[in-house]
Amino acid sequence: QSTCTGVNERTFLAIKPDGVQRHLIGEIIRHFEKKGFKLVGMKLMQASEDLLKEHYIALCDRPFYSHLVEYMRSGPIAAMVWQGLDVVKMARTMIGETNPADSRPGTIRGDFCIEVSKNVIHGSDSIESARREISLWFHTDKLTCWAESTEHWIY
Ligand code: RTP
Repeated sequence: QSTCTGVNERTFLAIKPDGVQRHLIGEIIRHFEKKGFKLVGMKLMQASEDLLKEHYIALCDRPFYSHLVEYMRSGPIAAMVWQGLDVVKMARTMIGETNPADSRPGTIRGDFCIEVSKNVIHGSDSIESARREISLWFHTDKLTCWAESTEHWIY
């Protein structure tokens, strides 16, 4: 099962091509690690057009859809799965609003980008989306299991 509940809840995060080219991978990973979440899967990859169209299928009627797919194809993406209590919702809060101009300082989009068309990072918007996106981007058997011995320092 790709998304569990409680402390085993999982979300899909992707550092978009602008975030990779601007050397923000380490900073973004550090942000989620410091929060207490666990990185359970990661790969740097050039996503195919088919994968990106499927990933953003819900936006296929939007005027920016083809531009969005081109942007996401313009360089490597750091695709990741993160785990922890309420990670889907909390990661979205940490990322900020879709438009960086509406994102508060302290959030990733609030601190690291300016335009909606180059907003550095994606995060699943619901448990259902997380489940769909994790299985789209990762083989579940490639995701890591952590020892639980450190949990009591976080929860
Ligand atoms: P994401 O899926 O990338 O995490 O972003 P989101 O949920 O915050 O926003 P969503 O509405 O799903 O939009 C997906 C991505 O499309 C680009 N976008 N461009 N007006 C525009 O030009 C426009 N609106 C959205 C952004 O890259 C957004 O993250």
